[in-house]
Amino acid sequence: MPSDAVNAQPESALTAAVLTPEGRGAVAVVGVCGPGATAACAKFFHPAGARPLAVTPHGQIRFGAWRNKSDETGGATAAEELVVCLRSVDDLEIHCHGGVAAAAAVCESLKSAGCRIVAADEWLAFREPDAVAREADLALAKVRTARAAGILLDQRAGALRNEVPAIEAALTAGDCASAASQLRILCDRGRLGLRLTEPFRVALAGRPNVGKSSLMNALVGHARALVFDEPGTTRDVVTSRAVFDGWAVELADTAGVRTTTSELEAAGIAAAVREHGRADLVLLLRDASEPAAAGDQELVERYPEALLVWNKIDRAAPTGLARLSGLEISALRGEGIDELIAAIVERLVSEVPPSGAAVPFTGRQLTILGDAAAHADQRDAGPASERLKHLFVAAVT
Ligand SMILES: Nc1nc2c(ncn2[C@@H]2O[C@H](COP(=O)(O)OP(=O)(O)OP(=O)(O)O)[C@@H](O)[C@H]2O)c(=O)[nH]1
Ligand SMILES: [Mg+2]
Repeated sequence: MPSDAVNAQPESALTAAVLTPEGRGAVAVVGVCGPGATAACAKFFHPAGARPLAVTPHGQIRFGAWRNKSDETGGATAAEELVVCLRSVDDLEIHCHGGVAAAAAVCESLKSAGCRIVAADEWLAFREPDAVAREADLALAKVRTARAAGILLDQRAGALRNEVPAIEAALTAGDCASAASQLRILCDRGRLGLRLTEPFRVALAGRPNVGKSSLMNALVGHARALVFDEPGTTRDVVTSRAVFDGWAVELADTAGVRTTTSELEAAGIAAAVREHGRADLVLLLRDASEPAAAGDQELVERYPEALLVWNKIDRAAPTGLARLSGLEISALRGEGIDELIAAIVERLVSEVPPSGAAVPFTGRQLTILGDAAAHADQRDAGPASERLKHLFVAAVT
């Protein structure tokens, strides 16, 4: 969205937006405001009972039928039963069925009545002056877990805003070191903040046949990936979403890594390596029932940060295989899976912010805080303060 959109005054024009994410909930909400908003809705909305929409007390909901052709154009049309809330003069919310079609049909009707249809971020830009609150509203529409929603609701309620005066006071007092350290704490928390709306990426890596796909299935609780007793079964990257301890995670099962003459398998291995490279955490699987093989050590060296997992502990261990570190599991029998999940969570979220803590959650916020921290490190209190001012006033991007 252009940066000046925040200053636009669409209230002066009839405007509508779908305020809920596409196809996620049972109910979609369309906001309508501007001169003539009530009259525009009344063209299509036929409330149950005799009272016209315009005389509805503010804040009260009205049930009725929405006919997507106005009475003027006539013709028999399908009607959708929905609810309209007159929030204040010419400021309404239409609560229709969820999914894409119902909200699109409502917008289409309104457009035919001269209403400008805008995206939710543009709608928020002129209704909510606080940029962080706007970003929280947009983020809340994307969030998948109650835990993430709780952190975002804290930010919506001002957790991040309330943290800034102390930093500004330190800068004003010339205590740049204190300001910088407060800013760094926020930046550190931002790593988690960015994952409130996008899942953590966890990739499974290892040689062929060690049980990566079996582990994927054990972690998500259903047969997502094909398991077969033949090395080289998985070729493509197979992803699946899960929630571990309230954090959204996307697991990626990948092709087993080995030297191969097959072009197809090599393409799968290249895709696997790319996936490992962009993961927040790599689970490096080894087969605890097989002697060490060529390539094992190479993988350990390639992924020094990986969480080492020994699979197939239900089978007898070969003599001489040293399992110095790592977790022991049986993907087949489900042994050690809970402990593995706990270890994954610990690696992804090393420090859970206390309830009500400030947690930056967008790239824009983190850039500003990082810039301010860099200025504070240079003892440039003025530019640091100046940069911080943009946290709450900028446009949603
Ligand atoms: N005994 C035992 N067998 C297992 C375990 N995990 C997987 N297997 C078996 O090992 C074989 C290979 O399993 P997969 O999950 O397909 O292995 P993979 O690492 O995905 O293999 P590729 O896709 O070829 O790289 C299958 O026969 C599985 O049933 C385990 O914990 N114990
Ligand atoms: Mg596999």
